[in-house]
Amino acid sequence: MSEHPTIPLAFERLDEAQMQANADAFFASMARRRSVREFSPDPIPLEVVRRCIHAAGQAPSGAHKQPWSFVLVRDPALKHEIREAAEAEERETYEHRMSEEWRAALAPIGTDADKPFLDICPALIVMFRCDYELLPGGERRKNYYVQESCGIALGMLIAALHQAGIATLTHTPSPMLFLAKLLERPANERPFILLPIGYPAPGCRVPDFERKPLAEILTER
Ligand code: IYR
Repeated sequence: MSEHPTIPLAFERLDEAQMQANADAFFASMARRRSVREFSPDPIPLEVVRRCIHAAGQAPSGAHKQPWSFVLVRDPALKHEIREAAEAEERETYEHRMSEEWRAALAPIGTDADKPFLDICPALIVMFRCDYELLPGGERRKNYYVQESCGIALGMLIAALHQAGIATLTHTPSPMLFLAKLLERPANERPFILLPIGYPAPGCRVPDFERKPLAEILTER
C-alpha cells in the first residue's frame, strides 16, 4: 500500500489516428535533432530555457528522489573559466588518456581539444547528479538509480530544448570535477553533463550521419 496520499491520474486515451500523428510528429522532430558545435552568440529566451529545465525535472527517478540539479551559466567570465578548465582536461585526454580505438572512433566527427563554443554560445546548462542528499544534521540519505534517473532527465531536457528551437551539444570534458569547483556546488553534487545551448551559427554544418533503421534496433517477439 502506498503511504503517499493519492490523486486520480490525469490520463487521456487518444484515438489511434491521433496517437499515430503524435508519434510521427515527435519522430520527425527528433530525427532533425543534431549535436551542434558551431553556435551563434545571439541571446536565447531564458524563460524558454527555464521551462525546458522544469520539464526535465518531471522525469521519473529512483524512489522519486529527483537526484539532479541544474546550473544555468550565462556570465561570460565564468563561461571562459569553464572553457579554459575544459580545454586543459581535454588536451590531457586527447594527448594521453584516449586509446587508439577511441581516437579512431572520434576521427570522423573531427573533434579536438579546442572548445571555442564554450565562449561563443550564449549559455551553458551544467547538470549535476546527487548520489546522496545532505540532511540538515549533516547525515547522508542515499539516492538510487542516479545514473538512470539523470540519463532520463537529460534526454527529456535535450528533447524539450530541441522542440523549443534551441540547439544543444552533449559535452563531457572528462574528468568534469572542475565544474563542481568553479560553480561552487555542495559536496553531494557531481557533474553529470555540460550542455552548451543556443542557436546554431549561420551556415552551421554537421556530420552526414545516418541513424540505425528501426529494424536494426528493435526486436519483436
Ligand atoms: N569529451 C571529448 C571527447 C569526445 C568523446 C566522445 I565518446 C564524443 O562523442 C565526442 C567527443 C570532447 O568533447 O572533445
